[in-house]
Amino acid sequence: MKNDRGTDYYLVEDLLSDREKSARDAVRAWVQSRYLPRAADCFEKGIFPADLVPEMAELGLFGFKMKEYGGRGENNVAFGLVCQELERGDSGLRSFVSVMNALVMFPISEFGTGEQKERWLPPLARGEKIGCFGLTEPHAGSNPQGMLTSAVKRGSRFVLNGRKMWITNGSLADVALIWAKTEDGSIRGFLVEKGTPGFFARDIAKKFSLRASVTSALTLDNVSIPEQNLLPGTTGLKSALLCLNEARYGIAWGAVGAALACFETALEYAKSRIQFGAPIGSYQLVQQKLAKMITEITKAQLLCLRLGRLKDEGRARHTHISMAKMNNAAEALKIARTAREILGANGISLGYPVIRHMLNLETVNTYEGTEDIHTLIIGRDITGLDAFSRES
Ligand code: TGC
Ligand code: FAD
Repeated sequence: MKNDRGTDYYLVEDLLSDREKSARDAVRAWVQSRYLPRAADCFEKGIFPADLVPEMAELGLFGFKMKEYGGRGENNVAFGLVCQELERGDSGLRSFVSVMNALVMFPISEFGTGEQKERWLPPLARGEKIGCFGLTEPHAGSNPQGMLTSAVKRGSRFVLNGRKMWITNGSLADVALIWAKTEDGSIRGFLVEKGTPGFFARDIAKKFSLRASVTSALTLDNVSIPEQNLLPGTTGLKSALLCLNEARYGIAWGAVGAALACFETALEYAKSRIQFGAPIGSYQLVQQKLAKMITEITKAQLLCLRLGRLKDEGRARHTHISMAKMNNAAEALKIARTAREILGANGISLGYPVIRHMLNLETVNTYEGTEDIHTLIIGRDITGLDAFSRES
């Protein structure tokens, strides 16, 4: 029996519900018709297509898993499939949706007061407001515990000082979730509104990755906010890490989407590009590359699906999520590099999606915990020995 299911080599489709498939298919069709025709242009010009935000809201992409406040109430597998389809378009598109769902709406819903939820979640779900998540600082990336941003209580207000770096949606955001250290040294989350005196966002230029996404540096210079802007349920770095779990989960699926786009392009190219009188896909070295690519895609799909089902059952541990994020981002990057090779000189042209995905995946392999950091998280889990602590 021959493979008649294309990139669905292990018939994973059979393991999905109709509802999951329909959520995926709607986003796939939207990405194909509305985003792909502009993808190369947005990347080349370094533009996030903000005009598409209302359409994404219409698709229910913001608050996708949230049952209240205008969310769609879908499960984790459906969310993963949607991330896959968005990133099949571009990592920047998936990043926008990751930040809105996992890093802004999730923390407000998980750690916020009723008033904060009422105020922010419905307009975020409608795409009328945009958010960002400020954890990383110029001197604290992999080790956010080392952050310098401070929040000092002054009467009924907090005064924030510090800098945040590499913040997706930074200058677009109406509300920034800023993680800062209070006087007792604990890390808490604060909602800072655009336009608050002393709060500035400057976009980071000269990026060669995630060009269709806004990435900013934030400055907080004596930013005074009411105490009601503290997310009261945030109790330490762990609260921020819980948000990262949500985002890392979506990234694991998204990476599969980028890998699929690269593989499908390389496969078509290998079948039609003639060199030495035959399609390059007929040569054993090229077949080896393609066989390795589809094998890694299949493994990544299975990892995601099992993780999604565990998450829906409430049995996923954060180390499970680390494994999927680490593996899928790293393998997608390798797949993109191999696809670029197969396309020869055409591989460096934005006329094909491969170089765009390859450059984006450099970021995907870095943000939300680098490959090294996730390796060490898994290492600590299986050995019980902490490689992060200098004392261990
Ligand atoms: P550590 O001692 O490990 O942890 C403190 C407490 O938190 C617990 N914990 C977690 N809980 C839930 N989920 C997780 N993922 C958790 N990881 C750890 C841990 O058990 C402990 O709990 P307790 O009860 O014992 O207190 O803390 P550490 O300071 O040693 O740091 C650990 C480390 C290195 C794993 C962590 O700092 C880390 O993950 N670093 C990577 C930083 C990172 O991923 N930054 C992402 C920034 S946001 C971003 O990139 C957005 S990109 C968005 C986009 O555009 O898509
Ligand atoms: P560093 O932590 O300085 O690491 C440098 C190198 O050292 C890496 O290779 C790392 O793996 C290695 N390393 C570090 N520690 C160890 C160790 N203990 N053992 C072995 N190796 C180690 N952050 C946000 O808060 N919000 C956002 O919205 C956001 N969006 C982003 C968008 C883009 C386009 C990019 C590029 C980044 C974004 N980030 C965001 C930041 C991102 O999360 C960080 O870049 C990432 O966590 C790594 O931090 P760093 O760049 O400071 O690298």
